[in-house]
Amino acid sequence: MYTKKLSKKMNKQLNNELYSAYLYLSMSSYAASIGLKGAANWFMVQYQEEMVHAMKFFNYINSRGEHTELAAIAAPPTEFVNLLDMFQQTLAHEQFITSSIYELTDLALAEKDHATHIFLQWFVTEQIEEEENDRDLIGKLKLIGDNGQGLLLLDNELATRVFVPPPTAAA
Ligand code: OFO
Repeated sequence: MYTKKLSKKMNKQLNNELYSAYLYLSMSSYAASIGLKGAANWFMVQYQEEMVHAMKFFNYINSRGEHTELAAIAAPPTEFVNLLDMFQQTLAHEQFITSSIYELTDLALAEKDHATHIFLQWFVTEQIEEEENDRDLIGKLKLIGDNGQGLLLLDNELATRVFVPPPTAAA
């Protein structure tokens, strides 16, 4: 059953996803400001994906007969040491998101809300990819170290990432 307790936690996750979007928007701006246009693109695509995640929660809450409780979105950091720092912070944040999705999944099961449990499975799978991408990029950046040419090559790779919109606004 979709209880008030579960809905409150779903609202919190909606806020978490909006914060994720805000965090990556900030990183995109910072990357552009230090000349890394490819990284700026990568984080902009990440921002767009997070908005899709947020809207999935937004639409789901309404589909269960509740309404959203939109809360203030915390301000993200605006200064970073370098690209490695940005991806290390990204991985740490995604690990936090994974644990919050797991907590929600545990609660959905405890409340015997199978529909919400199924809804959350998409996020459980998505988080594997989110963390894996960050770990791969951290590994590459550690190999690159202070090599400027390597950084520019990686930046070119990050420039190729494209946002693929979901088939429907609710997806
Ligand atoms: Fe929504 O997956 Fe990242 O935060």
